Amino acid sequence: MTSRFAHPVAPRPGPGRSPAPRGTGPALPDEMRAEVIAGLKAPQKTLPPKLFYDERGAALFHEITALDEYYLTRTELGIMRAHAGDMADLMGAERALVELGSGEALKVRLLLDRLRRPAAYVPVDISAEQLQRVAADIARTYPGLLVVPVAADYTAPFSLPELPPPAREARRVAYFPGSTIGNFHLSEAVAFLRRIARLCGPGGALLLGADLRKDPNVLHAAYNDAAGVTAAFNMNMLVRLNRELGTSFDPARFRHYAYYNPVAGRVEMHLVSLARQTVSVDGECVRFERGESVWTESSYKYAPRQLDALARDAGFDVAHAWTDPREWFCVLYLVVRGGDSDAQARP
Ligand code: AVJ
Repeated sequence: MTSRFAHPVAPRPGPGRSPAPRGTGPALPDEMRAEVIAGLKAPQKTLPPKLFYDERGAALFHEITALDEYYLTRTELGIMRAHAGDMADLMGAERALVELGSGEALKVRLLLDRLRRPAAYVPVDISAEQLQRVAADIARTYPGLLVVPVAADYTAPFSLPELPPPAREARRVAYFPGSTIGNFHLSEAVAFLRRIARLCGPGGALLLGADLRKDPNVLHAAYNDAAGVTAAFNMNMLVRLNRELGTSFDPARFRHYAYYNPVAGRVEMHLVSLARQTVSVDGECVRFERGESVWTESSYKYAPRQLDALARDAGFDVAHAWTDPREWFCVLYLVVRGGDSDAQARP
């Protein structure tokens, strides 16, 4: 069997792609530039979590997944190991599997091992270098599998490249693991899942991983690890912006701060300014008061019934949900409502 491996579809270079500031490395893509600048000028300063994942950030996240305190990856992998066979059965044969935020693509291998005659594997990721590496590795491991990597920011609307037949006609199953859905506020999460339902189309489905509410001290520890890897991961955003946007952040004058807010049901990560200071951003001065934060991430933790409601609001039916013995994490199989999936008899 031959390995069919397409090269990543790079985001189209916009008409006015800016040169790298100070001639070092790549510049921040134009689409992200405007978002970053607007976020830093807002009354509550924010930076989007997708900014974490440059090469160094992807490596730091990999380190996080191995930390004792960071139970998420380990727990979800355990669920996948226990139930990937059932998941593959629900999905059915000859599906095109579209993974949103493929990262290291570890968990998806457990699915690919069980899926019957997959028509294609389409990893979508913002970290282009890692995507290239991972896609090539998957293509090597699964000879005959059509692998079509797409380098894209899936938080913005994007379309899938046309797949060659017979994959073109295949029903699409999206895979969105890792609890990355938790990075969205509720209304954004609904809008995002609606977009995925449209992307998958009639007969399509989504396998979704989400973190569950639990002892806040467990959550606190997961985002405040003793080795300081999460702090370095958070702080790396400033280093990246200095390099790719030419900002003048002094990382020594910011501190990682993460806490669980049980009212909102989310972990918030911030970078808090230790001093009154001015940072140059795109030729303008951005002021920081001492103690002022840049909000870099929310990680929402869900109650099971909230996940059901979220899925239904977005136009899915919950076909099945799996959890671990401690009920810390949940993987749901959602089918597009009104789609005449052969796994779901129409009434
Ligand atoms: C990759 C979004 C699931 O929210 O737990 C890890 C990222 N942030 N430590 C998460 C993260 C801080 C992670 N997600």
